Amino acid sequence: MDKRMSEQELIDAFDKALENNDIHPVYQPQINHSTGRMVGAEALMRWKDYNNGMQYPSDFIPVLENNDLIYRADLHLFEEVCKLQRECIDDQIPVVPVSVNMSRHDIYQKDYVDAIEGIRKKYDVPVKYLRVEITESSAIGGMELISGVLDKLHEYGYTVEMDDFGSGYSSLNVLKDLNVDIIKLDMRFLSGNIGGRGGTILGSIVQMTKWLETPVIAEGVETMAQADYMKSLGCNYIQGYLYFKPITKDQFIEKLKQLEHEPMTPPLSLISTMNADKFWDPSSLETLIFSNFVGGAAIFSYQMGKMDIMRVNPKYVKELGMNSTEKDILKTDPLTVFDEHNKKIYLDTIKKAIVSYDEETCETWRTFYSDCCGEDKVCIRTHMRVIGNAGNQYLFYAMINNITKEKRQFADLAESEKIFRTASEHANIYAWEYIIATKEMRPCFRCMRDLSLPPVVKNYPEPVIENGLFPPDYADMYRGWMKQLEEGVPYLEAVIPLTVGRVPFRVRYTLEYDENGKPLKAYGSATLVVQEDE
Ligand code: G
Ligand code: G
Ligand code: MN
Repeated sequence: MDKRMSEQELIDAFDKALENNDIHPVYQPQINHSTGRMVGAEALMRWKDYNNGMQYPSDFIPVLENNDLIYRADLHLFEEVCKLQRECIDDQIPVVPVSVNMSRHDIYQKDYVDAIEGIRKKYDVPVKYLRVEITESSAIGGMELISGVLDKLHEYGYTVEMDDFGSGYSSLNVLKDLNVDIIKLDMRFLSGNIGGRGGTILGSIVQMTKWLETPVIAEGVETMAQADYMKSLGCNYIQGYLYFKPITKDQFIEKLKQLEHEPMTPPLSLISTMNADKFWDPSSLETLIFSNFVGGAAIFSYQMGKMDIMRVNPKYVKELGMNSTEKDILKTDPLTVFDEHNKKIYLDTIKKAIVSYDEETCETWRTFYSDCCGEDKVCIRTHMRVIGNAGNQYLFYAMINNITKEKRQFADLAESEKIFRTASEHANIYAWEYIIATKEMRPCFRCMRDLSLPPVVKNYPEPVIENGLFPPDYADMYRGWMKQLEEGVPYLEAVIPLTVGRVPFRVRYTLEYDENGKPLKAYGSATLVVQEDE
């Protein structure tokens, strides 16, 4: 059973606790809610006393702060984090940046920054793998002091996070004056009220961080609804029980190995012509247009092979058909509806659009499953373009058309064409069309294959007379046929020796007319004349 230690007991036990590593870090991973990848972790202090069991930071940290011990504890924790990073680097385990907390009391210690920098150098950990968290309460001691510390951290290359943002009333002023790199927003300050006032505050904070182009980590996220809500505000980075409670060093190393990682990027900055703020505001004109005046449209983000649909309009849902709702669409990983072949087409188009910054188009088949209808396939034509980016994260605008019907008809046509091909092969027949108005001839596949004809022969029949398919002594007779067809003769038939080999073929023409009775095109065919004595 854990027993809470008194202030004096803590003070007495402190030196030994540091020495024995009873005071040690646990780690809480930070996850990109859209991709499921790890973007970092926070080291949190724990104190496990041999006799009294686990002591909690909310109890012992104030004691350490009031007795000038926190500085040593914080440096100890920083050193443990450096050791971990060194170990992982040596063992070739991929690492993520780890944040350590800096007490506001550390600010009064002039050498705090130099002290951690000394430790970092001792373990030779690249500075990009370490982050320092300061709290807005650090400003209590005066802005000059904290500004000086911040500048020095930046000078050494540290990433600095503003912890517990939103906990105090001076937040906005502090943020304006302190040039931090990442903001940590604590969901707990909103006491679960994301629908009402809390949501409005969150929305405006996230909005503001977009102007500042500062990434935001939502902390204390416990439910999927909270995470999804933050995502809808454009804030994807989550630290909280929903994904992970703080875990031990060994568990953390396991997670480093198991999970994919990605770097944190600033919030998306939209291309200047679009107004980012209004775009997220459900009552804005931009939203009205998006929802009502364009066809099926979606906004999605793309980063390193992962795609995340952020918004779809009602017409998008309708165009997709499939009985899906907007919620279903936002919930499913959009790439899972593709087979490998179609996925490649889609991803290649995304990559093309990233390079060209222009509209790119593709057609892909997607498979959907629903309770009512089982499995169903649709073919979608997508026009997409990049509308914003931040680092390697891109924001896309996509318009879709459901072209399943056209595609199915085309497939049916291809099917009957196949039947026709097989039949013509069996009957040993060559067939073609002659378009009266343009004097174009379109040969069947056998003509193309056996006689090396192109798909369209212009100025027919001159080219086939020229190449000897129709022998010179039949040329004028054949030209005469074309004339007769133009004049409306419905049917022609003769045996003509074809090719230089003068093989006898029965050549026939049947004329087709338009609705006014004018000659439109003629269907020609040639069948081998089988000799009786064969
Ligand atoms: O770790 P939770 O798990 O309970 O932390 C409670 C409080 O203690 C938080 O406000 C957190 O910022 C603070 N805290 C946790 N770890 C450290 C640390 O290593 N140093 C300092 N100064 N504060 C810490
Ligand atoms: O330094 P900071 O105050 O941000 O420390 C984070 C604190 O939040 C730690 O006490 C940590 O254990 C706690 N914490 C982390 N995730 C959650 C969560 O999802 N819910 C709650 N209630 N606390 C959390
Ligand atoms: Mn913290």
